[in-house]
Amino acid sequence: MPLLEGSVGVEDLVLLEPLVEESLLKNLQLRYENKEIYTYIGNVVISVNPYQQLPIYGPEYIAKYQDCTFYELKPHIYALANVAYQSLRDRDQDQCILITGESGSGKTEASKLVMSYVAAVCGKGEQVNSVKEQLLQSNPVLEAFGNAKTIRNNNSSRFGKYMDIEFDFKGSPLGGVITNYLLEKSRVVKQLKGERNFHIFYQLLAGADAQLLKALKLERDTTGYAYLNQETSRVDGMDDASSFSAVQSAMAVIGFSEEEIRQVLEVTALVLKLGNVMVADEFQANGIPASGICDGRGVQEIGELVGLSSEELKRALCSRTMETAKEKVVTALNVMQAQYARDALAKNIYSRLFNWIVNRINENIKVGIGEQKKVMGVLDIYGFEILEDNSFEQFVINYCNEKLQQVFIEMTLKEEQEEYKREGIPWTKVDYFDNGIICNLIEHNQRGILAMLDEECLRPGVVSDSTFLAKLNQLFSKHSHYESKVTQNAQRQYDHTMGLSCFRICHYAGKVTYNVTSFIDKNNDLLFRDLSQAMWKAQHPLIRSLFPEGNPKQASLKRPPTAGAQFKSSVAILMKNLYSKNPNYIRCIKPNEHQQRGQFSSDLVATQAQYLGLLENVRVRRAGYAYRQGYGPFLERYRLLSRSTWPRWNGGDREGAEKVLGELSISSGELAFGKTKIFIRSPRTLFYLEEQRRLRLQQLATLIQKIYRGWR
Ligand code: AD9
Ligand code: MG
Repeated sequence: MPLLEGSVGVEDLVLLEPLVEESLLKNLQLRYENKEIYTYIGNVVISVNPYQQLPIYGPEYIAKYQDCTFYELKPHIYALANVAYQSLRDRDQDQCILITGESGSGKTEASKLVMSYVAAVCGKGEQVNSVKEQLLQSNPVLEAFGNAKTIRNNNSSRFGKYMDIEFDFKGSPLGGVITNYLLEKSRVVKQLKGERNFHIFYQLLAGADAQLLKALKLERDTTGYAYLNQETSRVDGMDDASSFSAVQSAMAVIGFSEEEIRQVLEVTALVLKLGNVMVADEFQANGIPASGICDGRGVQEIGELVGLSSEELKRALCSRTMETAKEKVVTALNVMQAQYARDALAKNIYSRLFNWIVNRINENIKVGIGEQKKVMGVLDIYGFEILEDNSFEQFVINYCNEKLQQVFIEMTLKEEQEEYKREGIPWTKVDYFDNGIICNLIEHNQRGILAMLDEECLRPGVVSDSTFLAKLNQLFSKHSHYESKVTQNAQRQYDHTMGLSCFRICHYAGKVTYNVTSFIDKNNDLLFRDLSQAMWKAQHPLIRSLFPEGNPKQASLKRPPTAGAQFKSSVAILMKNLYSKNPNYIRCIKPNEHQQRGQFSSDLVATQAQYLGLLENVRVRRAGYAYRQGYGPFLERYRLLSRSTWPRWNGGDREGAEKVLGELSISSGELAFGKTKIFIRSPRTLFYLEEQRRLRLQQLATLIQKIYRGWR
């Protein structure tokens, strides 16, 4: 029984003594220093990023975990994946695996471990293997287009991902569906110092052969591209050229045709080349300055790449058409506006390309309608973010985390308490913070911050980030989780860290100050119609299909939903999906800021433990019982352990269960008899029951063999 091994700390934090933050951190540190990166809180796995390859993965380990119950071996993601998969296959329970943690904590690696475990244990055969390959190969493709080097993580996912893996009644994979959230498209045109653009740009330039580069009208040298940060084009330990061929073959395995791959690369090249389109002052005939394109060759090459007249493109980049019911007015853009239009176009093309790739993968891995299926969802989504400067992106990311915390609270903590209540079992009350009030502050349909933002975006007249902020200040002046300079001053609090253009939200994980600059613009997310119409006129089938609204016949005057509204509704769908499944949690922790093995910064881990609500989680777990089951299934499984209930039992389920447990002399403190379920306090009692059952089954098998031989 390894749960209590002293030298490497306890394997389940439920067994921690005393239960305070300090001992929790010490325990994680002790384990980390002993290369024990996984620790349980009941059935939750905490994973501390080792930043080194540990010899605890692969077929041998998968085989070990496959044959064991949850607490039998050391804590591992494989154990969690095993329980989830078995419950799905044998008990028909849809599962979801929620992986959270901050950037660089190991979420994506954890999700890949879950997927590779499930792929290894879930059925065999040519057809099944080909589905598995397609599912697994979606990772390198999405990482190439959706991941980038950031200061925190050399392979940071710049989008959120939820993947449903679907299985047949035997537990063999049929296919899946991927949903992506909020790609960080601003990265396409600008990156922070020390960061890179999305991997695919570097992979393409490093890995394409001379012929392909020529066809795409690209040069190998990254320094020639304005959209690529000049000083960070290489990442230690990353081979862009070989990744490029891996991405191409992954796309082929998934089912992209050669033609489709070529078109995807052409669009990628187009984005790079767009960054080099120089906009400068030109003078119109009347002497008024306006923007013009000085790099005629670049525009011409883009035109050739996607079959578009360069005149058309120039016009779309440098002017804007306003349409009223009666007339069309064309205005020339100034240089700043034209640069803005160019960058907006590049960001739009790239994010639409990314969505198209996800859809294309989904088309290939989708399961036919009407097929009976069991589902395992895997969520790998950005954790809570507090940066120095927090903008719209952090606001929506933190909103999503607030919602995930709500799922966690509702499904784990509340459910736990409510079940005890329902079952009539005494409960030691554990206080916890219900973050519904913060979710409401952000998402309330009429009076939430997102609704206010939409209202401001759609309101006629002069609107700006500051009119939006003024509105928030007025509406939430008394809200306990909202602060701004105005509300602080009204309460005579003088906080010099709060800027005039900021508001602050007291999230469950801590206070975050958001700067409203660009909120309106980012939420509007509008592309001038001249640009979408120009793109739709391209001969290139993929580019054309990315801009359906550019078709003048289809162009509707109806405004597309705002970025905030879209995000809110996709989060709502995600929540509904998660609530319909049995949750399994992997909480990832980053041990240091330097991506270094062996370093454990207690302060950094303490903050994350707080964001993740770990102490709260342990307290609830400890107040209660580790295992519970309805009397019926319990009796069915263990009735062979008692002479009273085996081979026949005519009484009720509960009395039967009492008989079994009574005969095994299990101490009464270990058990509680609820109205419909039996509760078992420690995992060890459960192991004991399982062991007794195994021995009894052996005995019975020998007996049956004897009888059978006697007959012959
Ligand atoms: V982000 O929010 O997408 O920026 P993640 O996804 O949380 O972040 P990721 O899984 O990408 O982090 O892990 C970061 C790096 O840590 C990986 O590239 C690996 O180098 C390293 N890592 C993470 N988990 C493991 C592991 N179990 N074993 C070895 C690991 N290395
Ligand atoms: Mg990631």
